[in-house]
Amino acid sequence: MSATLIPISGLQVASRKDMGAALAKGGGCSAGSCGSSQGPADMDPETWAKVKDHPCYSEEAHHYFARMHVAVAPACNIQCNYCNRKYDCANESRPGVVSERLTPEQAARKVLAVAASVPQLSVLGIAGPGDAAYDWRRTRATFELVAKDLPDIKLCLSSNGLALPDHVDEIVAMNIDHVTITINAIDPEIGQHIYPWIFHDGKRRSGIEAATILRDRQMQSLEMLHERGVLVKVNSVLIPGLNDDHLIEVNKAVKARGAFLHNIMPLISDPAHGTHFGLTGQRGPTGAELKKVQDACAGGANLMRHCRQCRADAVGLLGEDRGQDFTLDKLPEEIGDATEARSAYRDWVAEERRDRAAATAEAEAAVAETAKPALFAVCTRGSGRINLHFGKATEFQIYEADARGIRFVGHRRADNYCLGGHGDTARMDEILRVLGDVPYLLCSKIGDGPRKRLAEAGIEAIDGLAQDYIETAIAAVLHSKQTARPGLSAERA
Ligand code: CLF
Ligand code: SF4
Repeated sequence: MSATLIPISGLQVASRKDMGAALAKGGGCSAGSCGSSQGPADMDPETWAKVKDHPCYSEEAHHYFARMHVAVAPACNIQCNYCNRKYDCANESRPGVVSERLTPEQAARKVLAVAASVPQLSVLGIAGPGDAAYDWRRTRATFELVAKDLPDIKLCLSSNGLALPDHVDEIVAMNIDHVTITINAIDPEIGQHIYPWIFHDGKRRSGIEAATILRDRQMQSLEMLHERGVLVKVNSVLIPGLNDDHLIEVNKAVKARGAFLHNIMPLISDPAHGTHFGLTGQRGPTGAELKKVQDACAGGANLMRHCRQCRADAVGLLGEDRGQDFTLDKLPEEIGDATEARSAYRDWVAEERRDRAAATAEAEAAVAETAKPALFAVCTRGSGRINLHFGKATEFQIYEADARGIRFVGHRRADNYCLGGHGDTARMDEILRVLGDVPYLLCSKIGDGPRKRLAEAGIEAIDGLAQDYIETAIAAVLHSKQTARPGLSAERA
């Protein structure tokens, strides 16, 4: 039997080894373990089957699988004070760039084109601008067209929850296993300062009445979907001074109603976006404020920490956005069928997962004696490996290692240092700022100039462990420090 050729990053690869090499050349982001990092041993087989290929619902899956969004449902039934729909729906995506609005037919064609060239694609999401459940006719038409041609692609939608209870039967019938509801408050006293109005039962409502109806419909949606076996993720936008302490109550309330994950996202507030919060000076939280609220929710609903607040027309692994490669004008006339390639890719991931799990267990055993927690900034394109040049990194995965193990604790964004072959001083200053508390940086390659700048700031750059699993590399660095073995920067330990 001839091997299936799998197109990745413009290459055709035939083996597991080739696949790993191709992924090292092109791909997305990484991480290691947060609230949703559970594996098959931590959940029933049915739930694991639903999350194992979903990059948002499983932190572990986001090393391997890609999602794409299509902006097909522009109408919305509420107003959020952090939203200007010109800049996408801030409930699930990063505002700032207007998405290409598509008809269901255009969207289905685009999904086919992406699926034909991105074998990592496993999920189609509808996440604004607008509300997928309110603009249901377009959402349903899009999902029906895609499900007919691509039954292996999971369907995912995001909503403010107001119209969701009306569509639960159809959601279940259409095998939509993943629904996100944005819930920013369960106390209408707080909610009224986030939502100036809602449109419900043919009438525009405001104040406490609006916030109460919205809260009740959100809770009802969550309960109904959970009861029917749909995995519900709850998004909450953290708005300092408004709902920061309150989100702990929200976390408890959604856990009690069966939420699978809770994603606490920072408010992005920019006057240039023309939102109420942006124009009135409501600021977003600092990283420390976000972490404080997340930490205070420990023990409640599982937290998602690997969200990238992607765009409403994002394409690719989380942390990368290839949306601009797949605009309507760039879609090919003829779109092939790559079902076999996606299937071969998933087989490869299954093998990789086993291999990585064994490597991680070994690495964690090796750091069991580590006395002091150590932070690592990792440059990676995905697959859980050190496989990205320092100069190309636009985000750093932050890992913490101590006697309890090696775990992902977040990501930090910074513009890539290298610009057309030259390092950018201002960008380096920003990188040094965001990595101020991190003593080690792991990357596949780094030049002498940036290595020196990092060293002067107390950050040791290590590029001798390229292609290793992140956990294996971290264990090697700690081991070399404990045994005082120099040379990791230049060659393998
Ligand atoms: Fe999209 Fe959202 Fe589905 Fe994921 S995104 S509709 S659940 S497929 Fe994911 Fe993007 Fe964060 Fe959303 S990283 S913004 S959580
Ligand atoms: Fe904007 Fe989304 Fe809120 Fe509607 S639900 S107002 S599109 S953030």
